[in-house]
Amino acid sequence: MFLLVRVWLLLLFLHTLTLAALARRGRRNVLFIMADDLRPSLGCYGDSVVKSPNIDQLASKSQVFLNTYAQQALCAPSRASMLTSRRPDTTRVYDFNSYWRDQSGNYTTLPQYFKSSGYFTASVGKIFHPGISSNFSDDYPYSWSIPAYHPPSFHYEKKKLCKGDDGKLHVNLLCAVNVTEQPGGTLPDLESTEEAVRLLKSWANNDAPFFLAVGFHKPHIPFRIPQEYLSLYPIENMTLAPDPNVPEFLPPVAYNPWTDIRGRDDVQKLNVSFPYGPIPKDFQLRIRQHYFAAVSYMDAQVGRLLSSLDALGLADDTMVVFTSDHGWSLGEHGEWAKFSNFNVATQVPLMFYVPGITIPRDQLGESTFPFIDILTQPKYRFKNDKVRRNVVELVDVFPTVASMAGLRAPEHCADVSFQEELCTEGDNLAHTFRRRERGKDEEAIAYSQYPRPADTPQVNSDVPDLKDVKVMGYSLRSWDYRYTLWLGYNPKTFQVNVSDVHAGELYILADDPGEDKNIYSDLEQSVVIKKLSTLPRPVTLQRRMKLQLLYLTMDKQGHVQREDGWGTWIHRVSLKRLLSLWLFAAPLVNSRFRSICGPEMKTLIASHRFVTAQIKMYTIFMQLEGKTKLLHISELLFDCMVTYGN
Ligand SMILES: *[C@@H]1O[C@H](CO)[C@@H](O)[C@H](O)[C@H]1NC(C)=O
Ligand SMILES: *[C@@H]1O[C@H](CO)[C@@H](O)[C@H](O)[C@H]1NC(C)=O
Ligand SMILES: *[C@@H]1O[C@H](CO)[C@@H](O)[C@H](O)[C@H]1NC(C)=O
Ligand SMILES: *[C@@H]1O[C@H](CO)[C@@H](O)[C@H](O)[C@H]1NC(C)=O
Ligand SMILES: *[C@@H]1O[C@H](CO)[C@@H](O)[C@H](O)[C@H]1NC(C)=O
Ligand SMILES: *[C@@H]1O[C@H](CO)[C@@H](O)[C@H](O)[C@H]1NC(C)=O
Ligand SMILES: [Ca+2]
Repeated sequence: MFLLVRVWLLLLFLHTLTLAALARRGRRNVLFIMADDLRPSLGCYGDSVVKSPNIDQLASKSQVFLNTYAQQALCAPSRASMLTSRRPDTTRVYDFNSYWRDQSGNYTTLPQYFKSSGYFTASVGKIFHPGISSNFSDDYPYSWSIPAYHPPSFHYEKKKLCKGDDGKLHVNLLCAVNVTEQPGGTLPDLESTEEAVRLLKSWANNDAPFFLAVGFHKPHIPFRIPQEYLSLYPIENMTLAPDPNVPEFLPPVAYNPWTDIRGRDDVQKLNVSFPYGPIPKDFQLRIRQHYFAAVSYMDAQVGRLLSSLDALGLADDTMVVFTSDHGWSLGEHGEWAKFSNFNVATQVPLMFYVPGITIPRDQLGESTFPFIDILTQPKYRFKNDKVRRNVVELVDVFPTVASMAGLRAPEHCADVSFQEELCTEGDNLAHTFRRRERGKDEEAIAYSQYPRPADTPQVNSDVPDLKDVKVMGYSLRSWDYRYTLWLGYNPKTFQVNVSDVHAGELYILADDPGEDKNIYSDLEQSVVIKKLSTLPRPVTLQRRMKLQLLYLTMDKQGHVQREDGWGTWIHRVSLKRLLSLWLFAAPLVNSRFRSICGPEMKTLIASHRFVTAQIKMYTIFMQLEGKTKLLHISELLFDCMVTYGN
């Protein structure tokens, strides 16, 4: 009997070993697709105008993150940040003129990590920002097994090749072309797709896993795209942005004057005044039409790439990531292009197709990604219950891709990590693939930032050189708010001066999803600033801003979901009333302080779960004092942090 049990246990043990060995060998290939300047104007993100059937089809078989934010709305900084999983303050790449390995630290990149784990890694198109930003080599040979491929026709991207209304050729923003008439009879993204398919074919029967990164150039300007895609967007069907005017309380430092657009021949002819414009309405409609057509053209390339992956039998063991480096304003707040901290500039699409996880194993083997010809079949009914609404960031991509492909995710970085080659400042989102989202996560916050040379729009406001940066706008996006502080910044020491506030923005997204009603100046800031200065150790800027936001909006939170699921409680109190109550309640607080600020609070504070800590405090206080007493819990939180040395 005992022997039988032992044999059985041994067999079980061996079986587990075999499974583990399989799991180790069963690494997934990675197809990492990045678009350039793509905001989530896609069918699968609820956009009813844009036609993106191939990306929607990918999304329907993926886990889709609906609220993902870039760390800086500019190509080079965002790509360096995403691919090293470090924030711009750690890469110290804020413009086009620095390479992180020289500028800040010898950080391991996402493809480099795969390469060092035995993958064959290759880059097609724009993955790293080319030029100085990636040492004129796209970070080869660190990141890639072979030199990066750049489509030869990109050479013509800024040449006089766009037929204007006068029938002559110009360097235009709007540049719908007859592809057969273009030099070489092709366009960059068409060439990149062909090269990527060629590589996939050459690897289809290899044993070594691959990491193929494909960076499309569209919808980045100029809108040099095949003209037939315009027919999907009749001009009479186009509308302006819902908020096409510069808002009243927008601080001038927040505004980006879209200088890259002004430089094009067709825009120059419009004689638009600097910095606020506006661009004539009929031309605004045409910009939107061309941007959407560029998205559809890029979507068709995604379709070609994925249907080839499928045809080669690789869709069953290749995970597919689709994202973008940042968004693009399409006339919102009277702004165009990227270069700002607004949602339209920082939000990006993000989805992960993981065979066997985001679609069940038994659905593999059939045709997973049939090509959808967008010109004849523009609509795809997007259905998916695997969407995630909670806020995530592009720094999360590295650990998540590593983990979902079967590698170990890098460890979290220390607060100061210039010497650490491999670590992440993001979160591994792998756990989100295991169960459905339970509700809103108030602790989840995305941080973006943008440098400025001055408090008012200048010709170099969109892309200031590092040496010219005087102000850094730090922006925090939670479920409910966007909160931005423009702070004094020294580019020689990389020091931010938290006492030097140039401007602030606070938007309540439930009432104001377009971020047009800045209520920052309505709020009393001095108490929270003073409280922050009492903290025994310096807090990182991100945590500082989270605490500040929490404090400022305590009276704005209509209701807060209680963590233990007992339901919701409502408290609506004006901040002023809370403050006066706090002053009166201070002695009472002291007598109760020790029981409220207990060991549980210590743990929550140590893990920066400030919102949860605040709710817990409220709950404990209610139990102690009954429902009639009100208290400014934020004050308590700070006092508690002081007690625990934060
Ligand atoms: C940077 O990292 C790479 C890859 O690990 C290594 O080969 C190289 O020697 C490092 N360079 C420096 C200056 O530490
Ligand atoms: C950048 O490229 C130059 C020229 O090829 C090379 O000498 C230098 O070592 C590279 N920098 C790093 C950090 O590898
Ligand atoms: C594109 O250009 C080619 C060569 O000039 C021409 O034969 C063709 O008709 C053009 N197509 C369209 C749709 O204008
Ligand atoms: C343009 O709008 C009309 C009216 O809403 C609609 O019927 C038509 O399908 C639209 N065209 C395209 C190409 O979306
Ligand atoms: C352009 O604007 C300037 C000043 O606003 C004006 O003097 C000039 O006549 C305008 N030119 C054209 C071609 O509209
Ligand atoms: C930070 O800004 C404050 C307010 O403008 C100023 O008084 C202080 O000197 C600045 N500190 C540094 C280190 O520049
Ligand atoms: Ca970009």
